[in-house]
Amino acid sequence: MDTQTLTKSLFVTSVVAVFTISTPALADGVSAGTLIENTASATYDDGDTTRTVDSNTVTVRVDELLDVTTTSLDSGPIGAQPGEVVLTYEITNKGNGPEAYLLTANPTVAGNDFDTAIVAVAIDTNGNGTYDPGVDEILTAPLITPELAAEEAITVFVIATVPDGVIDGQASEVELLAEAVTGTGAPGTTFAGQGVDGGDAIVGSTGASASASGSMIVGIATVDLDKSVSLLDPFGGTGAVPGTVATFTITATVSGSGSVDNFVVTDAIPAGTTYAAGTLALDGAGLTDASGDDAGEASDADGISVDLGTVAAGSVHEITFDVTID
Ligand SMILES: [Ca+2]
Ligand SMILES: [Ca+2]
Ligand SMILES: [Ca+2]
Repeated sequence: MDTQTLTKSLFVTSVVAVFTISTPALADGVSAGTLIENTASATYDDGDTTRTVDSNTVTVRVDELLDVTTTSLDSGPIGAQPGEVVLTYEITNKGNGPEAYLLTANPTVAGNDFDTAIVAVAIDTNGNGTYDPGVDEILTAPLITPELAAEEAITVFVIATVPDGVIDGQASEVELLAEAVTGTGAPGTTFAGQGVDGGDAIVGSTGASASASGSMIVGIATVDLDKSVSLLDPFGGTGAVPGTVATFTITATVSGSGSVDNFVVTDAIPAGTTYAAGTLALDGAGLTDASGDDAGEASDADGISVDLGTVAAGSVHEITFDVTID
């Protein structure tokens, strides 16, 4: 080692690494395709002169990480009845580059009391969180979301059909799976050249695949109508003779859960009898025979009609009216 070299090595006063990123970092990581450049720099005194020497610049292009999460946006099991049901999910691109996701809706989840049939998978095109038929785009097979930017989320609806024959309280789940279209696999799996700007795409900790289940519970109100009659003949007995007054009692029982709407009970006046004016009653309270003034109307020609409106499960209503045997 000559004297000059020794002097240089002794008088190196600082080494500075310059670290630059060409685009701002995201909260959850540097964007795919970002160039990270690193140049080392040293200064030293060479006699009376301070000199600087730079290393070559090392450039690293950030690869694309493939990550995704799926969550159910329903706050709990949604109420369901035979017919259409809509479950709501959110897919979030947790990677650092743009990616689209292949969706699969699975209605046959272990533990289901019944399985729904998938009708369609739609995205919330107008972004209001609610499925709007005719507005929100129904995906066609293969079911692939639009490309989501890093950290972008999309709301997805699964429209399914609850079969006939389900009973109150039965539950079912539908699982929605989202898989990165570039590929999935064990964390670290690399898809060479398939990331942003020709960089690699590398599977992240989620496996680039995520699923969530939405659940439903059947809430069915069932209606039972029971009709009975009691007779009072003109002699104080229970014979069915001309002049006997027959009092009909219709008991409407709504059970299960939920409610029924527009619940109207009607009954014709039997042939050979005549309606006894002013005898229609609901739960012991008289109703007028006229229409439009209360829940009931009655006439010999048209029979009786009582509009109970919306009736919650667990309710019992009793309708009574009299006829006289001709
Ligand atoms: Ca991508
Ligand atoms: Ca919508
Ligand atoms: Ca009336």
